[in-house]
Amino acid sequence: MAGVCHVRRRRGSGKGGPMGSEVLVPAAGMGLLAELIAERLPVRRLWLEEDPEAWLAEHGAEVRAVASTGPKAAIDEAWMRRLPNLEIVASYGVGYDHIDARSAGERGIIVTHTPGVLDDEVADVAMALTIMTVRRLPQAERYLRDGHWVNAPFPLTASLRGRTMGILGLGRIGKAIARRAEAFGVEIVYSGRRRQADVPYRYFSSPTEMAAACDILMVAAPGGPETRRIVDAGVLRALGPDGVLVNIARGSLVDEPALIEALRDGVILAAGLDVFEHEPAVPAGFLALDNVVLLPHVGSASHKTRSAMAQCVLDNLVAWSEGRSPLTPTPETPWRGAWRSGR
Ligand code: 8YV
Repeated sequence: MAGVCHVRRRRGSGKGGPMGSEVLVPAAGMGLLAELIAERLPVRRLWLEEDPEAWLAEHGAEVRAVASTGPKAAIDEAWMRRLPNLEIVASYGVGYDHIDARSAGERGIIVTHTPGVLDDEVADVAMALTIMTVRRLPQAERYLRDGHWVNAPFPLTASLRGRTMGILGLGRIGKAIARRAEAFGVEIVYSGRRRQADVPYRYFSSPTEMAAACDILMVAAPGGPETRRIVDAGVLRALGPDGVLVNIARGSLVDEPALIEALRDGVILAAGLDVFEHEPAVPAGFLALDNVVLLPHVGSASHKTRSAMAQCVLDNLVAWSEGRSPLTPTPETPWRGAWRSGR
């Protein structure tokens, strides 16, 4: 798997400010991230402190590095204000809409993420979810398990044949999805902030116009205020009664109540969702419907890919602890040649 994060194995100096190179991990989060970091750097597991709030109030000024475990633990401006000497937030994931990166940039804090190492894994799930949704494979499996096959064959379904996929957000993951969909004989069009000179696919500046021109709307754009509810009732209407929506990006990009209504009323045919606005809570409206396939945000959730992501977090933190440049800073927090403490 080609990655943007490159592993460099050098021992950290462990020196630095009042807390040396201690890394604060705020929430238990995903798997073994804290354990992996602890192999190279001292780790403070905030959730294990008797009173995390009191610990932050007493020690906030000593914290210079945070490992963010993902979307459930928001790092907003108020949080950063409590850590006045913070230098790096190393986030475990490519999407970082749970972090106010613009404020971080203004404060001289570097936010890093994990681009590149999960593209293929997420694209695999995007394609699988597309086929599951169009061909109703989860429903077919339930049909067999429930013993209905002995009475009648499973009803015929829609098809991928002759379909066009409109990719909303043609970044690294969007492109990995496009490559796969092309191999399945699906035509690709895309929409995003700007037309890309080096791609062969037709571009739409308006998501609604793209929805009208495609059958499968694949949501692969970043979350955040700019894309919030970009897939609204109008886009769903444009997608139409044979249309299928697939979302592997962030729940916040879709107007969920409008989607539930559209699925219920046949405004679109079906949806496949790996992400939800308030996950892990899933709206009851989705659970009640038969034309939606629901996954618990598993796009990148394989041992191999999550390890690569955790390694990328660690590599960024080790670079920080050695006074080197971060490997994968976000565009909002570019490296300016030195850490805040001047190392
Ligand atoms: C992460 C994701 O694994 O990378 C992302 O943006 O959505 C997931 O694949 C999850 O956010 C955990 O941090």
